Formats: sequence, C-alpha cells, structure tokens
Amino acid sequence: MLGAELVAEVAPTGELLALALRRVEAGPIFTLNGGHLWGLYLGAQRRGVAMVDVRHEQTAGFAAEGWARITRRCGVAALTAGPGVTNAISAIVTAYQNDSPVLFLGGRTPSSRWGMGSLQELDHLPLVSSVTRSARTISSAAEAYPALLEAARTALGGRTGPAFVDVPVDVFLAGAEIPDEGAVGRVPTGLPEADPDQVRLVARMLRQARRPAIVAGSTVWWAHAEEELVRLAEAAAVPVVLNGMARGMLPPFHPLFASRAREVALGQADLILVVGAPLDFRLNFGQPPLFPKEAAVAYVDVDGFRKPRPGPALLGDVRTTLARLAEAAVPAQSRSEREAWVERVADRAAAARAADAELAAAGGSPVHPARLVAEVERFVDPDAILVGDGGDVVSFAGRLIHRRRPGLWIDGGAFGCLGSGLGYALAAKLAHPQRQVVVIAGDGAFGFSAMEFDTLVRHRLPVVCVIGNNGIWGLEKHPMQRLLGVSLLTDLAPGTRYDRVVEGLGGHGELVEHPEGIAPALDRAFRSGAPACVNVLCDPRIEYPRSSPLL
Ligand SMILES: Cc1ncc(C[n+]2csc(CCOP(=O)(O)OP(=O)(O)O)c2C)c(N)n1
Ligand SMILES: [Mg+2]
Repeated sequence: MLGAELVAEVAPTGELLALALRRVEAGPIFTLNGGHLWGLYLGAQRRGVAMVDVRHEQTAGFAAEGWARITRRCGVAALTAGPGVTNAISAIVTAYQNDSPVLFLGGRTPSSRWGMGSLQELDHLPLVSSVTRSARTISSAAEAYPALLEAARTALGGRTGPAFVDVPVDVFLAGAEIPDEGAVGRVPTGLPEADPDQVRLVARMLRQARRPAIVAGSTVWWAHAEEELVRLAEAAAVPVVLNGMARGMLPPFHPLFASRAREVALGQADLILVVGAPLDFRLNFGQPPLFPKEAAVAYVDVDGFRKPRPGPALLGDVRTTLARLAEAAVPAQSRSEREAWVERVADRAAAARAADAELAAAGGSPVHPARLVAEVERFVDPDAILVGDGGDVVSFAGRLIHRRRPGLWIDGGAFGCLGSGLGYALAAKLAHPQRQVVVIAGDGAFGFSAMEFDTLVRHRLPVVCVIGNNGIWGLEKHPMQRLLGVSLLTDLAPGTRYDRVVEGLGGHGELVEHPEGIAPALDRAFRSGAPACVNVLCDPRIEYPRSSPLL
C-alpha cells in the first residue's frame, strides 16, 4: 500500500462529466431517458448531480434555458442520440437567441461503428454548429472533464450562450483519471473594460442631450448590472425603456420607467443609449418612427451584435461601463429643461397606465384576456415568477404586467417558440420552490407541452398554469383575417376542458367562465398544493392591437 495516495483515482466518463458540472455549479440535468446517456446518469447519481426526467426533449431544453435565465448559471439538458437532439433544436436556438448559457449534452452512437448505420445515428454537429457558441464531440474519457469545463467557459464568457457537447456511447464505457481540482481555473466571466475615451465621449453626449433615453435589454441581466443601470438612469435623469430579461429593473411606478411611453421616450428623443439590447423587430430595427432619424444613437454592450445604426459603441464589461457612465453623466443642461423632458415622458406613461387600467377592468363573459392577465397580476405575490407562452394573451400580459424586480418574467423572447412555458415553469419552481410560479398560456401553446403536467406531478412541483382559452390561434387568426381578408387553419375546438386533462394527469383543475371567478379559482389552485390548471374561457373576438410583425 506504500505510496497508494500517489495513484490517481480513475472514474468512468459519465462521472467525469458529473464532476465537471459540479465544478461549474451548473443546474440539474433535465433529460428523457435514452440508452446512449446511461453512463451520464450513473455518474450524476454517484456524484450527487440532480436529474429531472421530462416527457419531451423540447421541455428538457427549455427547462435548462429557463434555469439559466432565472439563476444566471449554466443550465443543463441531456439529449439522447439522434431524435433526442433534434427534438431539442428549437430550445437550442432559443438559448442562442436569448444568450442563455446552457450546456446541451448529447448522446451519440458508437464511434467504433461510425457511418455504418447504428440505431439513432446522426452527426449532430452540423445541425447545432450555427446555433451554439461551440459544438464538439468528446472522443476519449480523458477529454470529458476539460471539454465540459471549456464548454462552460464558452457558455458563460463574453456574449453568453449555449454550448453543445456529444459523447459516443463507447466513450461512456471508458474511464480516465479524475483531474486535480486545484489545477483548473475558475470559470471566467469577466470582459475587458470599454475604451475610456469612448466612455468619456458617451458621458458627454448624455450630459449635453436635451431629450436622452435609455433602452435596456437582456445583456444587462446577464452582466448582473441592474443596479448600475438604475444608478445611471437616476444620476443622468434619463427615462428607460426595458425589454427582454431587463423587464422589472425599474419598478412600474418609478418616475423614469418609460416602457409604456416608448413612442415619446424613444420617438421624440435626441439621443438613445442602447444598453444590451439588439435592435431587432421589438425595437423596430432601430428605425423611424420608433427611433427618429435625427436622434443620435450610442451603445453599451459586450459586442457589436445587431447595431445597424452608426454611433459610438462601448463594448466590453457592461457593468463597469454603466458604473463609469453613472459617475460621469450628470446632466449639464438646466435641471428644469431635463425635468420637463422626464415629465413629458412620465405624463405619457401615466396616460397609458390609465388606458391599461380601463382595459383591465373589462367585464362580461367570455372573459376579456386583458382582464384575465390583470386578475393574475392582482392575485400573485410580488416575488412570483410569471411565464408567458402563447400569442395574443401573452401580448396582453406583456403590456399589463410589470414586475418590480428583474428575473420575474420569462417568455420565449424574439424566437417566439410556442410550447416553452411549462419547461420554464418547471425550472423556475425547482430554482425557487418557496415562490409562486404561474404560466400564462394560450390554449394553442398549452397543447405543445401539456403532457409535462405529468412531470410536474411526479416531481411534486405545484406550478399554476392559467390558460386564456379562446378556442383559436388568436395571433394568427386575427392578423390573417385583417391582412388577407380570410383566415384558414386558425380554429381550435371551443371550450376544450384542459383542466380535466390536468386532473387526469394527477393535478388540480378549474374551469372559469366569468371574470369574478378567476381570483377564487387561483386561490383554490394554490391551496391545492398540486400542479394546477385554471382554464379560463376567453372571448375569441378580442384581438391584441398590433401592427404586423412579419415584415
Ligand atoms: C412552435 C410555433 N409554432 C407556430 C407559431 C406561430 N404562432 C405564433 S402565435 C400563434 C398563435 C398562438 O395561439 P394561442 O397560444 O392559443 O394564443 P392566442 O393568440 O390565441 O392568445 C401561432 C400559431 C409559433 N410562434 N411557434
Ligand atoms: Mg388561443
């Protein structure tokens, strides 16, 4: 036995992967069983990494992405070879577009028979390469641990996002030495500071502008920079429009909160500082009328992604940049002039709130979807996590529901994939078991992942799903009718008893036909202590007022 302590311990590949996951403090493994992954499961069990089994790989993917967005740590989904990976592609793309740091682990058919037509054989890398920050196959047990750490570094570093690693099943059968924990550095998330000259330039622009505005998006959340954003806005007296995961960074009654007054705050601005938000369709591509032609535009971000308008760009560590700007951007113009601008925006926000309140009070049966979402907001705790999954009903929710802190509202984001909601809710409830988690779903969206109520029941996760059941694919039916004069393939069955589907899966179900019935039904749903569905029959004639998002 002499010198035994010098002999390194050997572990199978699955265990090495589990050790690496622990090392980077990644989340539970969301998965659906496939033989190509058994080595991972054994390793995770041995090393105490939690596993959550779902009913469809798309949910595994969305749950991992939801975990990342709520905790700002790596989410993990394990997908069996071939169809397991392809079933999760929409979630991988969503993670990519939302900059969500997720490790997608794939099973893979044996390398010893590669190309010979094994069951579920598919080369995943060409499929996922364009929608991940990195994608590689682990070709030996010795590679497993460092490759997963490297993937986590990629996922969490710079512009965050998903990383894909697949493992041939014969590599799972092999083992390698357990690496010395001390030899590997911590996962770095830091970025270099933005160019100080450029920071001074933008600070001067902010001081001198007459009508400045900030629009802030998810990158502020990923950078843990929510406090610095508020500090900047308050120091410089600038109204703020929030989107993506930045929602909630200013509470709804903050005098500078301008999300409901975008047409004035952005549309009449002479300077728009775009902080961590891509200028995509949600911001009218940075074009008029939302972004006036004459307005100067400046950027704070980690890189130059989707910044079609010219302007100085402070690229690097967003948190430090915002802190530097906050120190230097105190307005030079007369206080009263800046105050008049802030007031003009605040007046518009107050008028919008008054109109929203009227909409939210709509009575009658079937229920107005605005009333539905307002009832949900009134009912839930201030720290409840709300998830949106659907069309028009989620648009009403996005307009009427304002959270007081960030991280309390999740929807699919710009990719807009229906069916993500129950995966997000599953992750949210696991991450915060003591908080209420509520999904606001369209009846169409609910159908994509309704079976996940079985998952919620098995894992005892009392999520409440409120369905705005209008019997149609509303966000297709109304625009199609308006634009083409006809609507095809847009009807679902009216009054479907989704509440009974949930009861059948072991959850609690409620059917609601009148607005007055919503709050009591929510109360019973939460008191049941079970995963619950509150199925609210909504008015299919109500259309969310919008311009076409297609072009
Ligand atoms: C996976 C997927 N398929 C199709 C669409 C296109 N789509 C966008 S909104 C929508 C209608 C959603 O209907 P529902 O969930 O019932 O909400 P409602 O608009 O009726 O409130 C559809 C089909 C999509 N975004 N994602
Ligand atoms: Mg619908």
